Amino acid sequence: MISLGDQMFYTMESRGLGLWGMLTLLCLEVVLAEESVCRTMQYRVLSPPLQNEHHCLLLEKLQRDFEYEKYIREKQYDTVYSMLNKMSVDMKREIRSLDTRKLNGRRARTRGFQQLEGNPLVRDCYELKINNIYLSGVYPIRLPDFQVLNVWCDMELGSGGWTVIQRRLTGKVSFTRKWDDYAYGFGNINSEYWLGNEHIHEMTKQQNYSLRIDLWDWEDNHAYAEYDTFKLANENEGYSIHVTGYHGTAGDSLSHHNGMRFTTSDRDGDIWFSNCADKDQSGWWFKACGFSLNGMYIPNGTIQASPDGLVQGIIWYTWRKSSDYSLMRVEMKIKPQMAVRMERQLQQKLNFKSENVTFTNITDTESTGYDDNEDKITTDEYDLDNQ
Ligand SMILES: [Ca+2]
Repeated sequence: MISLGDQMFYTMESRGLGLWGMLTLLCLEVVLAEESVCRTMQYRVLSPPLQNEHHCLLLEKLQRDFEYEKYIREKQYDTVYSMLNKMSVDMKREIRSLDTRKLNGRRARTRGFQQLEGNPLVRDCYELKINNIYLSGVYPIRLPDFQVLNVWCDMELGSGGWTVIQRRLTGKVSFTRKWDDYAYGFGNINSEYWLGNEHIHEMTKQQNYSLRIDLWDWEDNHAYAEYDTFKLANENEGYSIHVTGYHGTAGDSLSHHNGMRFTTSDRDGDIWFSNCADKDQSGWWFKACGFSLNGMYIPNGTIQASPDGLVQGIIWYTWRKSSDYSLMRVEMKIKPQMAVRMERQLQQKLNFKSENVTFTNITDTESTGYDDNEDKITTDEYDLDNQ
């Protein structure tokens, strides 16, 4: 006849726990033997007929079965716990790998933003300007995360030195794009493009920037809007826009969107009940739809409203005062805030001095009775400009 200990021994062996498990069981049996239930006070206070060898052995067997079952369950728990830990580590590693592959894929899809060899020193087009480069065109810049990108530098309007982050020229490049395209940029750097929210975020994170928006209508009139501060939050915060301090001639159609998350057809960050980007066929920091510079390109500018009354176009409402007019050309560009402030103060100083020269000229004309000061005024203006 096989004893209880032998039964457990064979059971352990059949469960594949090996020598270590069997030794552990023997130790457990010793411990159980020393703490036999038949030697406890609870057993000894039982009525004498119940205190016999048969009952004692039965109780000891029940005790041993209980302890054995407890031991097995604890081992199973430890095994499952270590397996879950390993699965967790493996899953985290796999997620990191997927993120890396996804990021590389998104970068690879970013056409027109070739990764360049070398290590250009400039962080933006303004640093090119202070290095005496005054010709507008394509130049490489280095982002804070050491990526190198080609960008269009505007060295003419607004004292130059602007890094262009968006251009609409002819409508050949579609701005009906999804989140990843808007995150890492699209288009042709020589014509129409979006630099990418991630790149704009990286740039505006490294230092304070101002934003300038140049607009042209189909009659070739030009207007601009400048914002003293401009910053994009990171992707987790939906690349939300932060602008303050409007200046310009086009009116302020952007502060309305201040603080809003970027919205594309596949990621809704607006407060409208549906998706403004899906409606507008674009991507923008929509609040309740409308007034987007990334909307559909409409030749000749006249927007045909859809039957449901919605409009799609490149709209800057405060300039043309119309929701049915789509602009011909748009550029969005950034420059370090300190540079913009210095240039603005200098311009104000020059304007003030020019006004004083004109006033002096009129006084001189009246006092002498003849107008022979034209050359003198010109000389004074040059002198003042050069001070
Ligand atoms: Ca919505």
